[in-house]
Parts: sequence; C-alpha cells; structure tokens
Amino acid sequence: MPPSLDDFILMKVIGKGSYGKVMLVRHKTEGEEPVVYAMKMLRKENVIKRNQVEHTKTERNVLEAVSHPFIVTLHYAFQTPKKLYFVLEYCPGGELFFHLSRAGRFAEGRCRFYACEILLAIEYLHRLNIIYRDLKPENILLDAAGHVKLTDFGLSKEGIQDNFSARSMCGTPEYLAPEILDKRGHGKAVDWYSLGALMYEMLTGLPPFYTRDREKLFERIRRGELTYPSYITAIAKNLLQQLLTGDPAKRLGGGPSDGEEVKGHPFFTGIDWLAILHRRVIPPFKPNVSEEGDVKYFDKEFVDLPVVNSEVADGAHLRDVNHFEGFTYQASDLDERARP
Ligand code: ISQ
Repeated sequence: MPPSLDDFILMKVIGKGSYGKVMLVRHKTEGEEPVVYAMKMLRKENVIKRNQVEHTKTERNVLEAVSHPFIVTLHYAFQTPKKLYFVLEYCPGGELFFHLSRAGRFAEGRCRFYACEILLAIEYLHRLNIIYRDLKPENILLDAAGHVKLTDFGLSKEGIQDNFSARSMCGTPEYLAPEILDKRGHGKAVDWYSLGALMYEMLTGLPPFYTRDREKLFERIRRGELTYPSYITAIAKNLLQQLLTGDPAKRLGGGPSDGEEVKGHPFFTGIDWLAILHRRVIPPFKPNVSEEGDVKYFDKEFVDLPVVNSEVADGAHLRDVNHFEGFTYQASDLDERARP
C-alpha cells in the first residue's frame, strides 16, 4: 500500500510560512511503539503560483537520494488532489536559529562543533554533485541528542538557473555568495561562503554585512568589507575571511579538494573527523525533551495554532491524483541511497 494521509494523526503545528506548513504527526502503527514525524505540507496551487514546481521536485528527488547522519531523512512522500506531503524525521531540538536567538551568540567551541557537522554534510552533498545553496540557521535543525540535521532542499542541486529571481525577492539574501547575487554562474564554492556567513552569525549574533536596508545589504555583500568584533579570535577571523572571500576561485573550499581544504584550516586543528561523522563527539548542548513529540523548542506562535483537519474537505481520500508525477515515496529497509 502506498502511504496516505490516513496513516497519520496530526498532532501540532510546528512551522508555517509562505511555502505551507510543518506539523508534528504520529504514524498509526500496529502494536509497536508509536513513531512521530515532521510532516511538511505544500498546497499545490501555491507551489504552482510561486513557480516552485521544479524546486519541489528537486527537493523530493534529493531527499530520496541522500542518506547522511547530518541530513534529515525522508520517510514518505505522497499527494492528495490539493497538497503535497513530505514525511520527515522529527528533530525535537528545533532550529539552530531558535537557540542562537536565545543565546545571543555561541562560544567558539559550540560554533566549531556545529560547523564540523555541517561541513561533513555539505562535503557529502558535493560528492553527489548537489549544491545546497540555502544554508541558514532556519534550515539547520537539532535532533534529540543535539546533532545537526540539514533540511530544505528546494534550492539545492546543480543546473537550476532560475533560483535567483524566484527566491531573492522573498527570501533573505544575507547568506548568498556574491556570485549568486551577480548571476555570474556558481559552483560548489557558494556553500563554503554560506558556511562562513553562518559561522559569522553563530560567533557574533548577526549575519555578516547586516542591515535592514536590502539595497545596502546587496552593496555590502558585493564590496565584501567586513568588520569583526574584538572577541573573535585571530584564527576564527582568518577562517571567516577566507570563507567569505568574494572571488569563488580564491575562496577556501573553492579548490578541487573542496571540503578537505576547509577541514585543513587551523580553526579545525585536532578535530577527529571520523568521530564527528559517526556522532561519537558529544554535542555541546543537549535539547531537554521529555516525551516523544515534545515541541518546547518550536515557536509558540505555531504550536498554539489549532490543528485543523481541512483535509476532509480536500478530497484527500481520493489518492493518486498525479499532478506531480513520481512524487509518492516510501523508504525501504533495503534502500540504495548513497552513504557517506
Ligand atoms: C523536522 N523536524 C522538525 C521541524 C522540521 C521542519 C522542516 C523539515 C523537517 C523538520
């Protein structure tokens, strides 16, 4: 049987945006322990109106193709006449952004830990010729142990040229490499720039070049002149400067060895990369979640929203209306996904 909406109990809203919403759901399993997932729901009408059809198919295909400890797992995908559903691994630690907002900024050791896990995820994607392109604190989640999980692959993958216009007008350009802003064509090095931008925000509390004036922001990203607070250590500052280099050919990670070049920076001296990959390094912060399905790290504005089962009026029971051909997916135990 292909997966369907009937297989899940909708519990709580944990995220909402122009794209649609994300809910905590419980799988109706027979006998065994209950399983919770994060269900991302997209209204087809919205996806089409916002020119996101290709991006949505990309996200579905990338998620099926990958298997990595620091990338969210896709368990099922299905559709009803009006909506598309991604059933993903639930990450009870919430967004890294949530924790960064609370803490103001992170100590260097905590920043290094997240940077290491993210670096390995990006390196893995690059080996599959996938460029992530959308690294920002909202797309980085924490699992129950405090390890990183990347989500949101709508903008990923090589060869999608239309993303600039589609995204920049609604998204935030803070983390975008200057070659994307200038539509110069771009490669894997954009992800190393974004890693630098993310690390800058983790260490200082604000993204590089920050201003609320969009035009100014664009100009500052292009000029590339950045100031560093005095508490940033010399080694961290050097790494940030090398990752935030405007010319992708001169940027750290921009060479043929990709992530290896970044790993080799003195900021990462002493890191046991195999221990990081195997999740043997204890996270600097462990989410304090009690029962399965705890939502304490998700914004109250979402969690307090009512769980509406508008799905009944949506013709949801009429399954397999294939507006989005090939969307349905069920993870198999014998999967052939590329492992790190
Ligand atoms: C997994 N867990 C919590 C929230 C999520 C949001 C989007 C995608 C996956 C998620």
